[in-house]
Amino acid sequence: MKQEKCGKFYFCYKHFNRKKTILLSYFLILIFLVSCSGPQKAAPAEKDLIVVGFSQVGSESDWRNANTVSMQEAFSVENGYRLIFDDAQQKQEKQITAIRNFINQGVDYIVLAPITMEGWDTVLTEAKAAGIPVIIVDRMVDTDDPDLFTCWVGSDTRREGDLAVKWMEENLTAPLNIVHLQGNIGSSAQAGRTEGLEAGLQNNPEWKLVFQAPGDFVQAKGQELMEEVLASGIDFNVIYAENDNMAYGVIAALKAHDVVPGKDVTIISFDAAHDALKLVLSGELNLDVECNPLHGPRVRSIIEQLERGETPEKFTYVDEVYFDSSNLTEDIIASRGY
Ligand code: GZL
Repeated sequence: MKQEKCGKFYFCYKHFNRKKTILLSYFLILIFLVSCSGPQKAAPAEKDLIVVGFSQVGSESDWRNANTVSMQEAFSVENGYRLIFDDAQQKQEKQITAIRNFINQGVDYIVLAPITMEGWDTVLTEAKAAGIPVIIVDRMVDTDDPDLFTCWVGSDTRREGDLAVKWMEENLTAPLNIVHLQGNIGSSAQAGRTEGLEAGLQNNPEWKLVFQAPGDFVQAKGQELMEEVLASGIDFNVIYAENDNMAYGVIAALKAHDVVPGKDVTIISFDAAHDALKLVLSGELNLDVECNPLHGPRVRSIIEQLERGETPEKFTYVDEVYFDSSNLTEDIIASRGY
């Protein structure tokens, strides 16, 4: 068919049918998008990724969620890892199952955040037999064979308890009638903070423990226990909550009973999560002892040492401080990673 002139180019639409026009449009759009995407750093090939199986306690607290995010950010594909994440929903048996699954999948490393100290020897022996290094994060495991894990990274929770007691001795006027809300019984976090308070009770005759119960580091349990204390008529003037989320529950219960948190009663907490530090600034929380959850980079550094054939420190303790109205500012809160 004779081509009709149409300006400079011979373009006869009726011959260049609709389908080809659409395909050409898509092709041109694709070329444009690829050209705009800029240089792409090629993701490592799947076969070159270091595979890490991470068994996490659960998602019971701000601290735990910050810990999870820190690990997920550290063990990203861009960083050369494939993270297999398992949330045990606060059940040790789920953690044990997860570790066995990691072994069956032939992961390169296992990272365990153990809910309690006891009950790990059998499954850690299985991991050792499979030749898979295990790194423990956060809480401790209690084992007769220290070769069952390669390294541990976490906090000295007894020191955290001692810091809280020292602050109480320096800032509170006895007599103290203390309500004690504990974390997961049998976890090293609970054990350390409880031991610190118990030492304080031993050394201060005018301190009295008027209530003690486990709140499992969970906000709802903290509120429930505080409601129980308020209903009982127990006389108290200090609440020692072993984490921020239980302290949130305590504050909610106190407010519901027109008790002014941080003023009518002193509230001591642990973790120093963002929202809790805001409560220290507002005066509703009197002391928050830091427990840093940002273990991702620390564990990644250990694995990279192991990959280089080096021997990392067996135990790595995280430096921590405490916050009260005298040393906390909005800028400090804004500068923190959790
Ligand atoms: C502390 C960690 C505790 C936090 C809680 O090392 O194990 O578990 O203090 C968390 O907030 O639930």
